[in-house]
Amino acid sequence: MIYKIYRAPSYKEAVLKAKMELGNDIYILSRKDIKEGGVFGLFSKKLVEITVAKKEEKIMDKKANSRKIEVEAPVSKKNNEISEDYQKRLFEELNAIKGRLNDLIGGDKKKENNKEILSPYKKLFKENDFSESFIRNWELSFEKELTLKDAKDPKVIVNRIVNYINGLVEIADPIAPGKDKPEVVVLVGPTGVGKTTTIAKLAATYGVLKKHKVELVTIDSYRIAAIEQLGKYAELMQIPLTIINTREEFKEYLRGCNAELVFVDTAGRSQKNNMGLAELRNVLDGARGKLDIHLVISATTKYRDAVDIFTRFNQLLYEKVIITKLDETNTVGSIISALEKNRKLSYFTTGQSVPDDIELASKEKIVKLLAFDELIDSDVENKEIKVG
Ligand SMILES: Nc1nc2c(ncn2[C@@H]2O[C@H](COP(=O)(O)OP(=O)(O)O)[C@@H](O)[C@H]2O)c(=O)[nH]1
Ligand SMILES: [Mg+2]
Repeated sequence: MIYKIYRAPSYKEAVLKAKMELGNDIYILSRKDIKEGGVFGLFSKKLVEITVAKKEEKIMDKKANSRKIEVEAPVSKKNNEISEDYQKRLFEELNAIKGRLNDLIGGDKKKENNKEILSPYKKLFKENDFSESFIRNWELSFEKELTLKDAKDPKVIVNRIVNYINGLVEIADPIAPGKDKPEVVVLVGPTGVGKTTTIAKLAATYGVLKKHKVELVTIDSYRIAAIEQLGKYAELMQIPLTIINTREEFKEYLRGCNAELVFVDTAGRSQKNNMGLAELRNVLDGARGKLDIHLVISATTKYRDAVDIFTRFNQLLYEKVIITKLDETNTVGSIISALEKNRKLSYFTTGQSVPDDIELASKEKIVKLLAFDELIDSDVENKEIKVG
């Protein structure tokens, strides 16, 4: 038997308290009214005190029961040891969550910091007519890679930008005259971008200055003026010019051609005129597989128009891109943003003068045009620019 005393404001509550702890099977041995607390009887509480008896083994059972309830709690299944183990796991998990939360908050902070640091560079990209999506991709790649230490050094950032652009742009090999059969270089592109002028520059460089055996072809059945223009250059340089109108004529011409280099000027058809492009493609197909096709585009072209031009001229299967009129604008961002993958830049033209105003495309030139080095005190010297 065990004996216990319970106190409560009323008899009923005292019994309830006892039953809650010991179960229903109890004996109430005594009951008395008492006062508790207060000073000299003042402010004391009136309580009922009961003395209760219970058979000991039942209490043990109850204890076992209460422990059972405890072990059935999600904390553990068998005993206190596992419960501790569980607590440890819980603790570790909480710590991991805390860590992840800190990372998240820290990551956001880093992102914010980088955004602020990159903002002048972003502005320059915008001023250089780079497209929104180009800038967004650049920003995303930078935010991920940039450490706080790097972000504080403009030189590091400019170099990283240079490398980023270098990674996106591919440069074509210079035109090389064919040995056994002619290398056939075709210039396509919208009207007025400078195809005929560029052909004249290339023909003068290779035919007159480098003394290779060069011939000119024009596939331009619509515009007599264009033929006249190229005809004048041909006459001046004493380079043969052939006018081609059909696929068969082109095939025939190439069969009998023994030049090292053939420069093909194409019609000034509008890029909106798909019929014209399909027709041109049909003529070029007379020599499919042997052509070195360059799309000519002006540096002054807006981004949307550049995308449109690159897309429409895809049917002519060009691999290279010539950017003209770099003397008229200092920005190439719209073209670089619109440039499709696997297209190589081949030449830049910088004025109307034949043959001087043409140069091989280069990453250094692009970087120079971007003028990102204005953002750092000293110049980004060429040796610092990792090209390739
Ligand atoms: N400023 C400048 N004008 C150029 C350049 N290349 C060509 N042009 C001029 O652009 C105009 C159109 O050139 P053209 O060769 O007839 O273009 P096409 O219609 O594509 O054959 C002419 O007035 C050229 O002198 C260049 O690099 N810079
Ligand atoms: Mg022309």
